[in-house]
Amino acid sequence: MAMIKAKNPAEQEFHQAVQEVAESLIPFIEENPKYKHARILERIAEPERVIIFCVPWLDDLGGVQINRGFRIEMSSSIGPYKGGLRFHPTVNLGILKFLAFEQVFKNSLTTLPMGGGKGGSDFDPKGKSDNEVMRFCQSFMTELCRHIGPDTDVPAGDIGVGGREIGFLFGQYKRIRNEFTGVLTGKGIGWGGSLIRPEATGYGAVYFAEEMLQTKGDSLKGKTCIVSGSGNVAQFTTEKINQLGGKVVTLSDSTGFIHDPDGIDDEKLAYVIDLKNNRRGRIKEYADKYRCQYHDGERPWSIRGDAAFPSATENEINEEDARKLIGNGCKVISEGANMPSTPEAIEVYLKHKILYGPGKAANAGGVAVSGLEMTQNSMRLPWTRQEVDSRLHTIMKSIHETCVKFGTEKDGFVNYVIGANIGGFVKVADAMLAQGLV
Ligand code: NDP
Ligand code: 2IT
Repeated sequence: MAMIKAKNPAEQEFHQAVQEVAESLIPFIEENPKYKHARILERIAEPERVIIFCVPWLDDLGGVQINRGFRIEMSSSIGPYKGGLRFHPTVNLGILKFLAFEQVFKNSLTTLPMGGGKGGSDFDPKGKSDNEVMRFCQSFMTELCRHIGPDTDVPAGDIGVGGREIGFLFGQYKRIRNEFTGVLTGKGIGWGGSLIRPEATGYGAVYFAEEMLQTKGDSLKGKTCIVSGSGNVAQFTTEKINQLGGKVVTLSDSTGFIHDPDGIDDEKLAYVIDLKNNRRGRIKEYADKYRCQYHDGERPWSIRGDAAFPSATENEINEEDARKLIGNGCKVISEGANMPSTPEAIEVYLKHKILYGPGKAANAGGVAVSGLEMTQNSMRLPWTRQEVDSRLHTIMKSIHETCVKFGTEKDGFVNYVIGANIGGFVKVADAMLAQGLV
């Protein structure tokens, strides 16, 4: 860790992600010296390539705007680099390196042949017109297109990058390269996208929670659920919880959270989806419409619930929040977001031995269906909704099994943190050993 900190100064989130994985892996690596001698963990923590570029674009008033673009190509040991693009003002090198590092283990867990990467920009889509977003995406792709390709590096969405942005990015790639290929995932259904990709992260996080609960003979039916965020992951987490007979009572955005004790049913969810994806408004409007409480500037972790699905952003649950959740009876946490719990919060979960599914396992459904989109693009043959959903379900079960295999402790408690970290590591590490020092 001293080396990581010295080489990557001021990249706190990256240090945090590496530290967690190192704590899980070091005992395992000590038992398997081949990984130690080849310095596999140190090599996984050093990106294979980092690309940083200028993104100039014109706003609607004709003013020159300048953003910074990034692509972190972390590991290509088991497949082309794969991972999302994030457009958010907080984006910086350290955040994208943490996300790319997590992605390597997550993608390995999916069972599909995908390496790890992540990218994005400090561009803020909030308050921008569709035309401004299009001009930004075109400029971003004009540079990025020379570094990516369907067999090289395949980006997708993340915070601030949804169907609209993927469309503009794909259009520009196609125009410059004169090829129609699976270079991005999360595309529209009529032009190479996979059914279920929009739903996949949220559905997957709920399937993972069901798998964890099943180990205790329990299920989500009748459970009160706390969900944070109100974007892609939160929306489809809510939809799947409703389908399985649970009740979602909270949603949030960066300005606050709403608490609807009656539950966010499908009709209310349709309102949220329109509010967030089309009108691009604030979650507070939900409270005005459905006459429930809105808590300005707060996160939903003080609300009583049986299950929690953090689905907004990193480090959104701290130690105090974790204590509140558990004090209120929360028994299962399935992370739709990447690294939403601080290390101190994770310590609280593990001490209380609750069912805790870390992001790299619980939210892998999104990238898994991205992998299935790549497969369909290569075959030039789309699968049905049912086919993709059933493959997603199988993959989430397999990730759960891997966690149980590598994370079961002497007393029978499943430490999903250790399980996911070791389970994700082994395939990448063995590929690196086989491929030599490349
Ligand atoms: P969206 O942009 O669709 O939604 C993000 C949501 O989180 C919004 O409600 C947003 O509120 C809120 N949010 C973002 N940043 C902050 C912040 N700093 N503080 C509080 N709230 C915040 O993104 P996604 O739903 O796609 O992503 C959510 C999480 O899931 C991220 O951690 C992402 O990395 C992870 N993830 C996403 C996958 C995917 O397939 N999309 C796959 C796996 C993980 P506001 O509107 O106010 O900004
Ligand atoms: O964090 C993630 O796994 C994603 N944002 C999805 C990546 C992808 O390539 O679908």
